[in-house]
Amino acid sequence: MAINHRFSFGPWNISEGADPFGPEVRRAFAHDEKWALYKKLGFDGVQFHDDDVVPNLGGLSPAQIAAKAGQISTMLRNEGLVPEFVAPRLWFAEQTIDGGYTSNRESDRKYAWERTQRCVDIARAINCKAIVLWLAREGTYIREAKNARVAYERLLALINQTLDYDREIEIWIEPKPNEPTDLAYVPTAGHAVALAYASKDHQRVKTVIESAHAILANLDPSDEMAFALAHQKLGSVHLNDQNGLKYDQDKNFGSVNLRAAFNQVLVLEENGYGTKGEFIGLDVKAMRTQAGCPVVDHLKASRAMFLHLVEKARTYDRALVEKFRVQRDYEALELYTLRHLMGVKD
Ligand code: GLO
Ligand code: MG
Repeated sequence: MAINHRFSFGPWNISEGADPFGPEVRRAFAHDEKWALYKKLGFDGVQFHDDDVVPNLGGLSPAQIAAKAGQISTMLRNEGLVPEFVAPRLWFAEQTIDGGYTSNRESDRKYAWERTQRCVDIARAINCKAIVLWLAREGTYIREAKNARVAYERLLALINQTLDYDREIEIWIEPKPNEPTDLAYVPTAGHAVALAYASKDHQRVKTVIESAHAILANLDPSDEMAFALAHQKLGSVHLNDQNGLKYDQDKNFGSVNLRAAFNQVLVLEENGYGTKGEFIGLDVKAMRTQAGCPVVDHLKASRAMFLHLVEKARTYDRALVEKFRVQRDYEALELYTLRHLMGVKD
């Protein structure tokens, strides 16, 4: 079955190129100017942080928040775009220095819960069915800093409260094992899926698997995706690449490990990912060295690589693969796979 893929990214994927060691190297390109690029680049979906929809939402009244969300709804309609998810940005505020949901301070936890409710309100206001929890600071720099069991109980309580707060919203957890904290809670798909099943309405709790985050956990991204798919819990993907166990790189999809990228595309294709409207999300960053404004080549390249690999997945000789599997001839299977990827003809 040929899936008609729909692609998405978030406005943070067009960036100024700053890193922790130096300033911006590209001129700022306003969010409001980014929306018009989506369709031209072949993207239909927008991923948002709550304050990408409503800037400075902290000081605003419900009416002001609704008005700003209304403007984004109009923009989406005019541009022919679909909102994929809204994520509460729980890593910038004073109250989230040591995490929100798992902070040792009650006042921080209260802030995180209130911010989550606003995020859900914003998602609903722009007709978006999911929020994403990337648990940036829900972890520790030293393990003794928090009681991990209590932290997981707090996360589950927060998920249940959110499910109660809105009877339709879905919660997609984006696991990541480290950065910015050293030891992050919910580091893998397994943790996210376990939390989902423990919640009061597990069908509304899913996961977003990011290739780089799986690699940072020393796991195979396609297996993380397959695990979520086996439980009908793959809400979305953040395809990108990562060169080993170091800082989170968000490299172009397929740029480090083509074969691992192929396996991700294969698992998505074989499971009909996309047939229920799921997006191919790309969480990629342009190289800091790249001049220009806006720089979008990394988005184009990652999308193109995905489509090339779809072609490879569709022309992968399943009967031959099955024959090699039955014969347990994995040497032959590997050579066939590499030759297929390289386009070597017999
Ligand atoms: C960082 C994450 C981040 C999230 C985004 C959406 O490592 O990948 O970019 O995907 O904030 O929640
Ligand atoms: Mg991501």
